[in-house]
Amino acid sequence: MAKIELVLGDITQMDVDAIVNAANESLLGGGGVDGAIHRAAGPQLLEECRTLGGCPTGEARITKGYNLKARHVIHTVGPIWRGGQHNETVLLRNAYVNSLMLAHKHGLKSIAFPNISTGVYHFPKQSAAHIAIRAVEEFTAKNRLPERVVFVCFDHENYNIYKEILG
Ligand code: AR6
Repeated sequence: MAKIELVLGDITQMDVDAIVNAANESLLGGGGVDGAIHRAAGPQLLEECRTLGGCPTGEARITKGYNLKARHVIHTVGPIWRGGQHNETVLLRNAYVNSLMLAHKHGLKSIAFPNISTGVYHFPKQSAAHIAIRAVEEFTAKNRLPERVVFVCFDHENYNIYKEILG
């Protein structure tokens, strides 16, 4: 089982093999963590993203990290919360699992996740945290890589929820 860590802070500062971006299906940037990652990585990140042709909700794509400390960015798209009857739970889990699968495929040892979909996509934070932690625990129990997974919470509410669940 991987080492799971919890950090309160800015994911763009993380020194890991990959940081995960909570993007939208265009992969052409946006606000929130997506905007912060593009600002910190520099314009070459957007150039590479333009070549990818977008990404459906629940899937993931990998790019270089450019000016980031992180060597790669794994862009995934979480679901927009629409009340809970639109496959949101499965799609959020898929966003985590497909990001982990990409990290595994590329031999990456460490990965940092933001709290996907809990910003402007309005997924309820408590259930999003349970889905994220369960997906990571199940994946890392079966796979040697990644061996270090960091949940980076930007707001105290998410941080306290993760702290409580992770114990
Ligand atoms: N480091 C870590 N976490 C952050 C940072 C940061 N620098 N900045 C914000 N967060 P959001 P979503 C947290 O809205 O809900 C974008 O416009 C934030 O506190 O960034 O998946 C995309 O282009 C929250 O907990 O992503 C999409 O259009 C979490 O990141 C859309 O937003 C996710 O909030 C995706 O919405």
